[in-house]
Amino acid sequence: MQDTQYKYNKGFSLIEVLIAVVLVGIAIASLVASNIAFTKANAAGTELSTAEFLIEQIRELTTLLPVIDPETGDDIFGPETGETLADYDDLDDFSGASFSPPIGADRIGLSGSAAYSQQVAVENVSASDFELVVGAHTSDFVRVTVKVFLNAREISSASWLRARQ
Ligand SMILES: [Ca+2]
Ligand SMILES: [Ca+2]
Repeated sequence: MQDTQYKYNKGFSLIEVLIAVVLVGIAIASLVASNIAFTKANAAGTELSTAEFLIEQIRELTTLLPVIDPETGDDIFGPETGETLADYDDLDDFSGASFSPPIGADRIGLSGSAAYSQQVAVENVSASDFELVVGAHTSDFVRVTVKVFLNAREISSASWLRARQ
């Protein structure tokens, strides 16, 4: 009887060893998986903060511009004749603009973020319903929307309202 017990407790059985191997394997696999998830989450966080920064650049650039052109008023929606980015002096000059590489608040291309691009939409919205887009220059309220893309993938977007004074 004692003999048998001694034999039985001598070491680990094959099943025990296999279970241990499987458990160690599961532990390693979950460590690797959580590391991959963390790296992905980290990359997504970096993309998002870059996109928000690029949205902020457009906001900063346009915030002091008048809603309509100081010279031609509301004759033209969009850039007035001959105006290029360097001369854009009202909000609707930026309507439909797309910047790749993206630009900073100083209008200079940010070549370090060349894989990103900014898309700007400027739309007049109804005075009684800011969700309702109305004809160009037919209301005093303008909604600016900036979308930021990384390659062709939209990363973030933001909209804000401006009122014509
Ligand atoms: Ca202009
Ligand atoms: Ca204009």
